[in-house]
Amino acid sequence: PGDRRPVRFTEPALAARAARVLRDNDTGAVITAAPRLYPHMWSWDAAFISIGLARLDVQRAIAELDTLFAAQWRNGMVPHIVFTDDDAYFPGPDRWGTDTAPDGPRNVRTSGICQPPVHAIAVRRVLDIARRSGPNDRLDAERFARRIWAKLYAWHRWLVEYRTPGSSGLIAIVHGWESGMDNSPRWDVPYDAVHPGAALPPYVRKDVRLVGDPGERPTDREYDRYLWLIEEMRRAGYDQRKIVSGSSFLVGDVFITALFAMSCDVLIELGEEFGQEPEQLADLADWAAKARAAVAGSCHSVSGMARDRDLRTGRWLDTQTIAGFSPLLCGGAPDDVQLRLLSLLDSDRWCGHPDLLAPVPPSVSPMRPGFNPRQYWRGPQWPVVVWLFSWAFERRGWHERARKLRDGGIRLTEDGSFGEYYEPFTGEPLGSTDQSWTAAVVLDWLC
Ligand code: 2M8
Repeated sequence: PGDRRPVRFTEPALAARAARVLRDNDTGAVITAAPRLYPHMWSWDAAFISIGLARLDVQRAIAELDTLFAAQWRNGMVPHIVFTDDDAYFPGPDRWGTDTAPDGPRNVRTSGICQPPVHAIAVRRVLDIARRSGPNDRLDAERFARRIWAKLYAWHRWLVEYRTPGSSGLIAIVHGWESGMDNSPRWDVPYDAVHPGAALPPYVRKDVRLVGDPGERPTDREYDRYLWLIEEMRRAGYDQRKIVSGSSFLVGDVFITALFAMSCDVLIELGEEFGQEPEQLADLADWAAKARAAVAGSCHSVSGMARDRDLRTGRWLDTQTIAGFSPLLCGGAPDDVQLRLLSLLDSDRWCGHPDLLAPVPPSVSPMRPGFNPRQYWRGPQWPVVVWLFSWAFERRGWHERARKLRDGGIRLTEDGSFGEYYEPFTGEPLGSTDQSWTAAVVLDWLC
């Protein structure tokens, strides 16, 4: 297909614009996830943002991750949002009500759930970039990696201690927001069992006013469920054991489990380099092996696609989303399953769909009933997800595949708007523009 968008920036111009987005979104204390829609620090956004920042200013990249980990809960959880004092986002800290949570941090307000564990990957990337950029950066990044290691280990330990209930070995989430893919069809079945009570305090959404078309965001019905789960957690006093045993949503997340396996590998490498305790390295190796086995064990016998598991009903969740390709990220699935997944990824159901503007995987297969090319995690393409796959493929030695994803990612974003997500056929940017993590991964691709 010809070009459906009027503007295409050259690579140097695109990199300059991406750098400007990160600078403009810098409050001086944090880089917000997006200028208006997301005026706070998000956990996995901050990880990707630090990777982009490392290309501009290694010190600033380190500061970003330090700020996030300064908000780490005493039990090890890294919270999904670290709030600034901007009140343009709902739900804010008062609604979360975490100020009195026994494990919460002092001096900073946060949400009470987590997000995907990609932070070790970010630390590794920042370190690698710093090593190439000069002796001072190298020294700073090495000191930083040594210093943050124990916090990363505590974070991983928290996921294992509190979030691997049952026998599937999958890491469990207690809210769709923890997956990062908020309204993905992956969660439709488990959300059907979430019944907001009459006691749900009233609220007014702010997000829908900030995007051009509210249809690009989750529905009100979905928001009622999101808010109800917060209510349940508040009532449980943010006691993890109580939340995991009682929350009306508990799902083994195969994508998080794959990311966790990769992050454990990276943490082992860093730990070996910086002389961390052998017992802790052994823990990480054990956790990575179990996570890989859980991902492989989730694969559908015919399609090969990895599946989430509803831990309340004990049922596998068969939805054809990007998360089905999790075994390609972390490895560990039998060769025949891996081959099936690779050919599916290349097929017209995914990256090979003839009408895509850029040949990178959408969040949901365009062939799946219910695919919505404009709605958030129900169809659009997400540059950060493309980055994760390209990073993982590079690490697995699939250089050509990694390069193709990187080129496709640039193709998707070369309009210079740094959309939060993109309509796969027209390349229209959707949700927020000047989204920090989009700018960050583009910078990483271009530098
Ligand atoms: C989106 O999630 C937030 C809630 O956490 C929201 O919609 O309000 C997701 O895309 C999530 O993955 C992302 O971290 C966050 C900020 O970019 O926005």
